[in-house]
Amino acid sequence: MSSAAAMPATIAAAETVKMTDGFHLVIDALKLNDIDTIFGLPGIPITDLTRMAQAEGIRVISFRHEQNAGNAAAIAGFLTQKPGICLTVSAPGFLNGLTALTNATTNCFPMILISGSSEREIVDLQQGDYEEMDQLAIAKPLCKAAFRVLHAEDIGVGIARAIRAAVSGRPGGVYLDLPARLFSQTMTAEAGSRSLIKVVDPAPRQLPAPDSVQRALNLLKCAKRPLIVLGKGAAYAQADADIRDLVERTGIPYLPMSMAKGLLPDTHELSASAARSYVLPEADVVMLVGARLNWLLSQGKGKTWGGKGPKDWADKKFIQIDISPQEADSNVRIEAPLVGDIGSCVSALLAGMGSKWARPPVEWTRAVAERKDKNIAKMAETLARNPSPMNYHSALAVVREVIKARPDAILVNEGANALDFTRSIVDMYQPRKRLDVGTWGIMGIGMGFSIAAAVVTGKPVIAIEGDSAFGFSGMEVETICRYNLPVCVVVFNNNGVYAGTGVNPTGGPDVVPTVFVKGARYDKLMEAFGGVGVNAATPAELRKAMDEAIASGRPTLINAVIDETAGTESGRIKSLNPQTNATK
Ligand SMILES: Cc1ncc(C[n+]2csc(CCOP(=O)(O)OP(=O)(O)O)c2C)c(N)n1
Ligand SMILES: [Mg+2]
Repeated sequence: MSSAAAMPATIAAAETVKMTDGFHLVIDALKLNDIDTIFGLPGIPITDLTRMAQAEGIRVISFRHEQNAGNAAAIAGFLTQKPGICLTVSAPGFLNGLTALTNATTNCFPMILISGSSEREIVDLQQGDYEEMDQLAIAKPLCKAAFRVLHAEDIGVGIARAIRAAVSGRPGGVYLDLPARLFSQTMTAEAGSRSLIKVVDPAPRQLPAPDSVQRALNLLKCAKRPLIVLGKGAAYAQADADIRDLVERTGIPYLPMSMAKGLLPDTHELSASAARSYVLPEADVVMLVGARLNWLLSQGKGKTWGGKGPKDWADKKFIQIDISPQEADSNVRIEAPLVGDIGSCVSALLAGMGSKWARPPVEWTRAVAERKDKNIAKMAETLARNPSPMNYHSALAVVREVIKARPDAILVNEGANALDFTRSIVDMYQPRKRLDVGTWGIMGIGMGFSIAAAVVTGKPVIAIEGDSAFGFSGMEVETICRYNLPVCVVVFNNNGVYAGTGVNPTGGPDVVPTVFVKGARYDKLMEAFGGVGVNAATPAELRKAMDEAIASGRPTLINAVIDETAGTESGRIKSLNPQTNATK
């Protein structure tokens, strides 16, 4: 007699029905939507979820701090147009991920922060559960959308909604709250499978209205001194060939914002990067392509744009291509808003231009080229110097050559001087190869961005990091070693924030707030985990170490010793520091 035959009939029947649970439904829903990687950090209640996801073939990249996992997810979203997934534990893990989620939303990167959470009834009555926190309420104002799933049968809908919210329209961060109890809820495998949704067309194209295309073209046609500004939205759109066509067929000088560098090679004859302070005030018609008129563009007004006073509007006409209809007029008047996805808008402009498009007056393009050539020649002189100790310019002259030789490498960049000098000195040649602090100027993206870039592209990654900037995510060098990623971190070590100088005015033993331990050896940190550490005090040493890192693909950290007096306060944005008015 078999053991089944000895059981009551109802149990025997139940045994033959395949069951699933919350854990598996979350994993199945993600896989169904082609999510192949999760960035996260395990703990109650999601430890088993990370294990099971790995067992089911999802790549789980486990971090040392959730903020770095969140930054990784965000930039994976930017690079792939699929929402990057960050998985955390409840309250503190959730909060650690929240900065990255909010930064993703600010930068329009699609990501989903999935956090486990505690017992709803106890949280809502504030009875003191383990890691008690009303996470959904806290996340809501800080991201594009926030959802909670209470029942296993709603997991499919929850994940579908999160995906759509993250990638459709203007992309952004989405929070998905999964209470602990959800994971062990069961249902039949068949009903579970029927409850899942494969999202159809998650980021539908949005075609611009024909009359708004015409309005934009009319304005552009009449311009005497037109300028195109490419933003990170243009890079995200992956409409690279059409964007290049638009610039080249119109013959209009263009200015790439930081993460749009490389959409066209920075060495392109129409690049106006080296003449920024000439073209912004001089242009009469400016076409913004996926670029917002935020602080990075002086809100479109003031002296930067040729306005008389610091807040004055200049005599300029703007065309703005943006997926959000609410973006236009946020700072100055937009004469010709063009609302739609960047790819559709740019191809509509190209179609509307016809074959007889007149290039801008040659006086304008010649004037831009002259300014640009002069500035490039001046920069070349500075880069050719070889001072001792090494400074930002002589070190970056090396990085510039390394990227020129490996234009497919991804450059991650943060710091103040280490950021500003890199942006202006290191030319980019391919789209979406420069990843940096973005709209907020946030420190701490370095290792998260580097890890995700290596994981999702398989390309070599070079991270140019201020020593302060590196400190925000430095422990992730262990993660880089653990997954053996081709990441070469170069710490620009000037002994502190902006500079290694400054004296405590009280004469007391504490150093000033901006100064670190002098002569620190960040390279030892990488060696501790089995990677390659190099101390580089000259451009030749830096070049050798970078070349070896790229050739070997081994995790490498180069401590680049930079003149501690070479930097300036806040890099290029000193003017944003409030000044004291006290007279004591
Ligand atoms: C999260 C966060 N905290 C603080 C800051 C302020 N901040 C801007 S740049 C910077 C560090 C600059 O020093 P470093 O990275 O060493 O670059 P350096 O100018 O010395 O090359 C800091 C702390 C910030 N932008 N973001
Ligand atoms: Mg520094």
